[in-house]
Amino acid sequence: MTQHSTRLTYQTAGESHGPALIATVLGVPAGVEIDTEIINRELARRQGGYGRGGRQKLETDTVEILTGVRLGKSIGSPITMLIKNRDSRLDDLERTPPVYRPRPGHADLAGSIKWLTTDCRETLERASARETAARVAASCIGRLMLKQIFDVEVFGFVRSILDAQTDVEVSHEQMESLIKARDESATYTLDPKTTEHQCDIIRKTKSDKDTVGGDVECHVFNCPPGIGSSMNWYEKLDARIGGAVMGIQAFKSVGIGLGAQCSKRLGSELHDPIAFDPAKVNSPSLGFVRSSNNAGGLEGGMTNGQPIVVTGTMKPIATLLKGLPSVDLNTKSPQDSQYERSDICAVSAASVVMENVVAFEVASAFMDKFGGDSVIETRGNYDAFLDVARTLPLDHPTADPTDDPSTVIA
Ligand code: EPS
Repeated sequence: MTQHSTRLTYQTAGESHGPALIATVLGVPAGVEIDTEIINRELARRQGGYGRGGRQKLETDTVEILTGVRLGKSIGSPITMLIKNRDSRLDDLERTPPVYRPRPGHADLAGSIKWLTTDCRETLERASARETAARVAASCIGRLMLKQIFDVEVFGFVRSILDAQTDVEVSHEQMESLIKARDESATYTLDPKTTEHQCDIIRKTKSDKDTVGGDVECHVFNCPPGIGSSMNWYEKLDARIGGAVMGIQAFKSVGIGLGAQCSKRLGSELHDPIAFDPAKVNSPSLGFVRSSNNAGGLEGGMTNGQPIVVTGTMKPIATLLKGLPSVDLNTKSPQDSQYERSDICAVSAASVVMENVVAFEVASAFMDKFGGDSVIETRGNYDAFLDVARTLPLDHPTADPTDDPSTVIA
């Protein structure tokens, strides 16, 4: 029999200029409120950000739920969502012509050879970041589950565009004011001065007919220790988050906590000292506190009770108005790469995608551990785990074998 997963997963389908994008989410328990306003808000945020191209003026992404939801709540069956493309013209060869001059940095060249054609159109339509609209819709369901079942919250923003970087620090206590600051920023960063600097960079990049990238960051608050697993590499939550983030179009690196900077410190300077604060025993950390969070909340592929911190780097978009050196795939003669309407900077949009896909991976790991068929059952499993974890150490008659001569091992 073909192997199928019962885990929380999703699949997207759809081309950039086809009739629609579709997302199907599997493994959602019954009873999750599927708030389309929240999904549509995330879709609108993904369309925004300073530096986007003309396409976003044509589209108003909203989700239509086709299956899996009754009276606003999930019923345990697959949830299918549809986002219509207003700019649908895939079979119109005049408006959607073949692309023979691949863009360096894009999927064009490798894809056209892989699928044995010289028309990059057939690769680029699916490689396009338009697909991330479906991914945000799908993964936002994981985000809803995190909040409704486990009271876990997620916050993403733009740390830098080129060299314009915000130094604002992020904490759960400040989350409300941070969301406000980010939502007031044209680039989804955290302070007005950096926003202005980033907008200046994007304006200059546009007048130079160039493109620009940046760094995005995502924090996940309120996870208890023990989500994910160190037993198998593919169960490690950092591996799962890393894969999801690297799967976002144009991402070239992902980090957890200090990420690549870990190698610049000694062990004694890097690892986050463990302490116990009995006043915090009823929080998801179960009272285990740290004076730093260089590990980004993950040790051994599992949450450790500290916030999960993920960073991602988006390269500049490969479609440049001024073109880049390339070749014509039919004649093999040198030609500049083909221009298609595109964005100058989509780092703000990418921060929304990252925030949601990270949330989905965390939700999926929570469901691996506590998953039931309904919200009520899953929450019960979670509460039962926390109750037992708080009572550690459990009674054990041979807890210390050296106390009992009969258990001495020869
Ligand atoms: C993209 C090219 C542009 C972007 C697109 C990603 O598409 P178009 O050629 O239709 O203007 O606008 O992003 C989106 C459509 C979106 O919704 O994010 C690309 O080549 O990746």
